[in-house]
Amino acid sequence: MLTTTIREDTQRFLNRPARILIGGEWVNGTGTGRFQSLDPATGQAIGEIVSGSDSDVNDAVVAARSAFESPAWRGITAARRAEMLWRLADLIDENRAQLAELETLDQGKPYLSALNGDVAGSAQTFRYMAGWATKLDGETFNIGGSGQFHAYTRVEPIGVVGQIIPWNFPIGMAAWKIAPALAAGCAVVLKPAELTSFSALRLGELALEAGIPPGVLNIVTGSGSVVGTALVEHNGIDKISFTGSTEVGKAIVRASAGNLKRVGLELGGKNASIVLDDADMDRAVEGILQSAFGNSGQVCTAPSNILVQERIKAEFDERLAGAISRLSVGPGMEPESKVGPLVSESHLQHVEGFIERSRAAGATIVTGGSRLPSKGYFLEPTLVSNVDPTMEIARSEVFGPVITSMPFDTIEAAASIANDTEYGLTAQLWTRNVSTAHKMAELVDVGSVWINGKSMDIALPFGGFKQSGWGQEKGRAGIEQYTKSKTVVVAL
Ligand code: TAP
Repeated sequence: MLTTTIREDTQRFLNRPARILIGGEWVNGTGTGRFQSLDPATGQAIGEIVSGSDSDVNDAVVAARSAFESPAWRGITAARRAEMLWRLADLIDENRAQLAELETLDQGKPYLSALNGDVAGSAQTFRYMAGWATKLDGETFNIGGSGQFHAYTRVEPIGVVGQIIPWNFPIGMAAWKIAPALAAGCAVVLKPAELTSFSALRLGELALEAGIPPGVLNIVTGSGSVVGTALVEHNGIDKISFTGSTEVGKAIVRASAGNLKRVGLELGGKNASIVLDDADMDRAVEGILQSAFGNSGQVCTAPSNILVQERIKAEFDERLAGAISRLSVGPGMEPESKVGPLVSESHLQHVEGFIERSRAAGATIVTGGSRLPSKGYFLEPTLVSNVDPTMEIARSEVFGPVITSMPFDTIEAAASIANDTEYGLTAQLWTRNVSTAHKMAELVDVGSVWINGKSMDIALPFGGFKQSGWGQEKGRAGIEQYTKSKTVVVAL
């Protein structure tokens, strides 16, 4: 049952001395640095986190290398790896209430959304990727004349992987990264976001309980500038998998050049939701509400430019504004809250800046636009109209509960507005016309297109075009990014 009282086991976990996970041991780290993690609903400290150092990262990489090469990991069958991941999924389910509370208290999102979305989805991610572990087969090749060659490819784990994740889906992103890497047989050093490290640390405990050998999963908390940079620059890392902003993604590409480690990037987005004049308006309003304001809009796939065909624009805006103004904003631990706080005071100010500058540039705030007077980092869900596609608010990733509404006449014009950004992550389309839907799906230059509804199922490959990233996560593509293919030729 949902309650604002925190579970005892959650409180105990938060009260523990801060530790990081290296080589299967919970250690202090070599530095003395600690910082307080805050509850964004109150601004109060909820627990202490280690500020990791360069030498912690080095220790973790050495532990990961040793685990990667150990018989306890390299020597076991793929089926055994799958069993461990499946067990971890079961443990996530068994501890789901605690994990969801950690997520809500640390990140702010509504408890039920953390429970049924992030935590349940993480268990599902481990089960799905466990299934791929036993299916990473190479190919044979028919070369030369009869009896001359036997040629084949071997699919091997890429090695030691550094994984850096953002604060918007702390446990979900950790699962997206860790599950495919371990399923492929890699060893991992994970750096959670400084603002939201608790659920990843709890996941580390559960991984050990699931029997994943010491050193296969290491977790070093701390800042991007210290821990993240040390990981990216480390020559003992074979691949970096990063989810975060495009700006940091570019810095990572530069910093990882030392040993030419491979780099996978899931970056920002400026996503359009295109509503055609034959759309089911109720469905479109509901879909936009969920995808734009879920997790307070702090979602890389959140639609933030709503493009509405001219004939229905006035009516659609009115319906959308009405629905937005009815969303209840409040602490994630309170059952009636649909939209929680933003993750931090500085992020709230960052998002408010976009609203203020759009107002100054002549846009109209149709609904919302202000922070709540209560403590915590709450912002009213906001709809901005009278927006021109050249305005900052229509071009930059806001990463908050703020959307614009803009008119278009033809589908080509809508696609052109949607594509006129440095990003290429997702687009949504709302129409009853199947031909228009497929035509639009081709016209928008993005990695994922959702027509009349959204799904982020773990089976679907996901990645961005243009400056939204390199490579794909989830699906078969998600595990393949942690493998390398070796060609072997035997002259008979
Ligand atoms: P960032 O500021 O880029 O931070 C992401 C992670 O990188 C954090 O762990 C951060 O550490 C670390 N980091 C920062 N500077 C670094 C550096 N120089 N070297 C190595 N690591 C560094 O992003 P954010 O503000 O947390 O998250 C929001 C962004 O993530 C948005 O742009 C959003 O679109 C994107 N995002 C994309 C996706 C996908 S799947 N495409 C999913 C979610 C989010 P600290 O914060 O701890 O210092």
